[in-house]
Amino acid sequence: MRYLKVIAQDRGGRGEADTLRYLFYEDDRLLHEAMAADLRQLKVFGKTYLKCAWFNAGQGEERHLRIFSLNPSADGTPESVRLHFHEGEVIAYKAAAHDLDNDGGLEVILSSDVDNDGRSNRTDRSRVTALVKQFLKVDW
Ligand SMILES: [Ca+2]
Ligand SMILES: [Ca+2]
Repeated sequence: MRYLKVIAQDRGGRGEADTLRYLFYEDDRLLHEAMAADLRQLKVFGKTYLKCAWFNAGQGEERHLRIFSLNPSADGTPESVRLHFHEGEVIAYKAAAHDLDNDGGLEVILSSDVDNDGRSNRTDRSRVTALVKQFLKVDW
């Protein structure tokens, strides 16, 4: 299974992330770190991810996102996209988008407080929607 691992780091020590790293994995084997073309595709994704405030101090990598799509029918459009917000190997919280009728539109968004502002609301769901849409634009 392929997934994109996203790591935000506060290298400057200013209390907010200033660095984003993107690592492309297949079955827990690192394929490559994002290259220039990937970084262009991931620019908007990165801005949305920074709003989730899930980052590490310094060059830490414990906190990260693993995002992946599932397409069991193998018809080319994903039945679901899952977001696992990790603290090390442990999943701290999750979100998901599902295409229940397999028409290519992801109509069900499941999320908790993905942006860590203490409230679970529409803003969280809109952040998940944005992350999923941008993730699906990335060429592998
Ligand atoms: Ca649908
Ligand atoms: Ca929230």
